[in-house]
Amino acid sequence: MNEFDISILWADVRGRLSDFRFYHSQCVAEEAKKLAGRYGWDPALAYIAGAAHDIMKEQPREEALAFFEANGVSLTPLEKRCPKLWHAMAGEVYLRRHYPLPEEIYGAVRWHTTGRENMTLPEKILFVADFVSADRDYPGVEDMRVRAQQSLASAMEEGLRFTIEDLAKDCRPIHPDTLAAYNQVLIDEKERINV
Ligand code: DGI
Ligand code: FE
Ligand code: FE
Repeated sequence: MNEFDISILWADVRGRLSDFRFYHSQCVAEEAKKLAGRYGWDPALAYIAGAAHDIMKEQPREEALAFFEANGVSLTPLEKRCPKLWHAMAGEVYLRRHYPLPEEIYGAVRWHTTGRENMTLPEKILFVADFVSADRDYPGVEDMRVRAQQSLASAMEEGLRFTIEDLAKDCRPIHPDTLAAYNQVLIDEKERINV
């Protein structure tokens, strides 16, 4: 990819997010860049994905619904009930419309919240970067950071389990893609042990 002017994207992100979420986006961009260097994705692309990943996080709900309607995105009944999932879907559509970027960036943004079955390396890198970025301070983040250095699979497994447990405790629905991502990580690990 040549001559993508990231300052335009940063200004857009800045204009759409609160200070706190803008800082989070900066931290995820840095983290994604580091993980990309470690695990073999282009660090410059990872940085862009991190910068952009939450660009729609503060979009008002009514606007998000109108945006989906206008762009032919249909939500499942579960997705309609879970507005926290919308920013990843809206983010992908928004980026496709406004920024010519490599496909893998759109995919990484699209799947950064739920994950999915058979995730690509860029998708895994952004997913893990979002969990371990410098601004994160939840209990267990240090363990997640150690895991992220050991293997993406180990961090994904723990992150997905953490999300699923948290959602279940709060009686919130678990998206099938979240469950598929978790099951896939366990299946992949089993296969690695068996070979
Ligand atoms: O946008 P961030 O806050 O940086 O992080 P994120 O995109 O991973 O979003 C986290 C939120 O998404 C958190 O409140 C839990 C929610 N979430 C993730 N997976 C699922 C989910 N919510 C539901 N209901 N079901 C899921 O499978
Ligand atoms: Fe997010
Ligand atoms: Fe995030």
